[in-house]
Amino acid sequence: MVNLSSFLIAGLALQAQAIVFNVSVGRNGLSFEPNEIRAAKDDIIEFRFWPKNHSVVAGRFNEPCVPAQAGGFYSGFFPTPADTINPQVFRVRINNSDPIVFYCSQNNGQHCKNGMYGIINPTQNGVTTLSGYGALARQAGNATSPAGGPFGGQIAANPNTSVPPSSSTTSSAAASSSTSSRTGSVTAVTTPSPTRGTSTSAGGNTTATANTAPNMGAPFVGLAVAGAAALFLV
Ligand SMILES: *[C@@H]1O[C@H](CO)[C@@H](O)[C@H](O)[C@H]1NC(C)=O
Ligand SMILES: *[C@@H]1O[C@H](CO)[C@@H](O)[C@H](O)[C@H]1NC(C)=O
Ligand SMILES: *[C@@H]1O[C@H](CO)[C@@H](O)[C@H](O)[C@H]1NC(C)=O
Ligand SMILES: *[C@@H]1O[C@H](CO)[C@@H](O)[C@H](O)[C@H]1NC(C)=O
Ligand SMILES: *[C@@H]1O[C@H](CO)[C@@H](O)[C@H](O)[C@H]1NC(C)=O
Ligand SMILES: *[C@@H]1O[C@H](CO)[C@@H](O)[C@H](O)[C@H]1NC(C)=O
Ligand SMILES: [Cu+2]
Repeated sequence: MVNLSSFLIAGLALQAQAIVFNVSVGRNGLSFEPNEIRAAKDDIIEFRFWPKNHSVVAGRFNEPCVPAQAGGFYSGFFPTPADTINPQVFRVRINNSDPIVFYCSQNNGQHCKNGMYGIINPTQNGVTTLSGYGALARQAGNATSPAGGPFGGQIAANPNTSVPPSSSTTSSAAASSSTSSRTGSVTAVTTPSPTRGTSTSAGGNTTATANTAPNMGAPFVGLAVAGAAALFLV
C-alpha cells in the first residue's frame, strides 16, 4: 500500500527545507549544545537560554571573545532564573556557508574563556575549527559585548519552555506549546545530508547528529509522515 515514489519525492523535498537548529545556551554549565553546527543557507539557529545570564555574539577568528568586525549578530543578555527556561529565544538566519564562531559575552565568570563558544560551518584549517577557537579562547581575558542592543537576528517566543523533570525541583513550568512528535517518523524516511548536522564536544567527547528535522510548514511533511506510518504498519 505504500506509494514508494511519492514517498521518495517527499524525502527529497524534505532535504531542501530549512532546518531550525535548536541550541541550548547554558543548559549544562558554561556551554552551547550543540557547539558545532553544519547549516545551509536559510537554515535558522535558534538559541534557547537556560539559567544564569547569557548572551550570544558572533565573533572573529584569531581574536577570541571579541565581536565580528562587520555583520554578525548579538542577542543581548537573557537573564534567566533558576529552574526556568527563558520564554524568549534568539533566532539567526544563515546566509551562506562561511564559518561563523559565536560566544557568550558574560564576564561574571568569564563565560567565553571558560567554554561558552561554538562554531557554524567549521573548516579544517585549524583556525576556523571549534578546537582552534577554543585554544585561543582559553587564553582570553574578559569578553566584549557589542555596543548597543541586539542585532543580526530576531527575538521570538520560545516554543518550548518546559523544564525536564530531572532538572526541575519546584516545577511549575509552562506547558510546552510544541506539538511535534512527528520528527521520529520523518527521520525514518529521510537520508541525512552529509553537509548538515550538529555535534557537541566537551573535554574530548563528541556526540554527532546528522540533522534531518524539517520545517513543519511544508505540505510534503504530512505525506512523508503518512508514508512512514504506512511503512510501520506493514
Ligand atoms: C527544534 O525544536 C522544535 C520544537 O520546538 C522542533 O520542531 C524541531 O524539530 C527542532 N529542531 C531540530 C533540528 O531538532
Ligand atoms: C546580565 O549581564 C549583563 C552583563 O554583565 C548585565 O549588564 C546585566 O545587568 C545582567 N542582568 C541581570 C538581570 O543580572
Ligand atoms: C572583567 O569583568 C569582570 C566582571 O564584569 C570585572 O569585574 C573585571 O573588572 C573585568 N576585568 C577587566 C580586566 O576588565
Ligand atoms: C544574514 O543577513 C541578515 C540580513 O542582511 C543579517 O541581519 C544577518 O546578520 C545575517 N546573518 C548572519 C549569520 O550574519
Ligand atoms: C521541550 O524541551 C525539553 C527540554 O527543556 C525537552 O526535554 C522536551 O522533549 C521538549 N518537548 C518537546 C515537545 O519538544
Ligand atoms: C566523556 O564520556 C565518558 C563516557 O561516556 C564520561 O564518563 C565522561 O564524563 C565524559 N567527559 C566529559 C568531559 O564529558
Ligand atoms: Cu554565558
